[in-house]
Amino acid sequence: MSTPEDDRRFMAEAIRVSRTHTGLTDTNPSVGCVIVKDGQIVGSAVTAIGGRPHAETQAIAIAGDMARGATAYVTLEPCAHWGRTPPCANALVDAGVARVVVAVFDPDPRVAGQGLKILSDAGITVETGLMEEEGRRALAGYLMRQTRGRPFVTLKLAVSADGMLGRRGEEVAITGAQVRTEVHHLRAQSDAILVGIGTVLSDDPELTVRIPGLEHRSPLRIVLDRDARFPQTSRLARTADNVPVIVAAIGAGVAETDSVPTGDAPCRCGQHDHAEEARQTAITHINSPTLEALLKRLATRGISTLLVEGGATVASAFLAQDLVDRIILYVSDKVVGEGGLESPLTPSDIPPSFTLLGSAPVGPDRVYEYERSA
Ligand code: AOF
Ligand code: ZN
Repeated sequence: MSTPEDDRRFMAEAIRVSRTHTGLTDTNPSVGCVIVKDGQIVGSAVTAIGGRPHAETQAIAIAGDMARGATAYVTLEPCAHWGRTPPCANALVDAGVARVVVAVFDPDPRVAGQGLKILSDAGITVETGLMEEEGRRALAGYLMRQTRGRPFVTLKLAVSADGMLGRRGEEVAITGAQVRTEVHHLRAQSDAILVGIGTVLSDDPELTVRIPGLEHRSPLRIVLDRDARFPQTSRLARTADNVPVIVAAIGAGVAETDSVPTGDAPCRCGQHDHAEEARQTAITHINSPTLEALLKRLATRGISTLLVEGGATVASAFLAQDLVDRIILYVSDKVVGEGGLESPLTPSDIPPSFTLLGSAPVGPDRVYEYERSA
């Protein structure tokens, strides 16, 4: 018999395993499954890169005969639908597991309780909601896209000790090298990253992942640019044939349009400058009536997680429209002083709808993480 402590330990392991493929499973959630027999893990797996096979079928294959009479800990309700693979709930029944413990209910209408029903109808003991909060955090992007039709939004800002984001017209380093590395990891775990045109014009950022081995994880880059100021000479434009860019104009009453369709195959005539052509198709201009409409549109393109990197105007717009789900705030001990660009957020004026999850040193700086309370 497993104790409640054992159950928590094995579910924590399933959640830890699930996080190893966050952002790598396309529109599928990255799920973890751990199969335990007589107190020992006999199979453990995460949703494969690209989204299939699912976690359970892989863990069952590893466990083999040991799955009979075992307990399966799964971070998300096992699926009930016939997709490109048979339902995981049926696979668990066929494998002969005795008990299934689930952290999070799957809102996908093809599953939504039907996975649990297949299991209990087969006489399997089913328990749900164990470590649900931690499970939901690990599945945040998938759950937000499924239930609200928009990506999970993380706002990241770096502020000086006197609450400044920088100085107008001048580049000042606020935080140190360790924060830079952390931010590149944050980017690598996000499906898309968004900044305002002001940031492009003042800092000319590349917004790619530049960690050895993770360069291929650079997310889609989005610039909010209402007045068509996006420079073709910017680093974003110049690297667009490697990592695509969306330039989005948000304006009331604007009809939704794509002025440059994505996915068009380049012509093979042998006469054009194909590099230039690829660059053109890698920069998509879109109009959206509101920020929320833009987010919904990104979700339909499979974007589950969005990292908003500023500047102040963009951060304020997302906060004012209640479109921020998580805040990651880096604070340095540097003082910017006169002429500083004030941050819309500092640790002493976080909106009351957010709660502090934790805080830790990052080299000489400090990070504070907040999540939306409801
Ligand atoms: C599971 N285990 O590891 C994952 C699940 O396109 P399909 O057929 O792969 O189905 C996608 C849906 O499968 C997705 O919306 C979610 O409901 C579920 N994902 N389910 O049992 C897994 N990744
Ligand atoms: Zn499945």
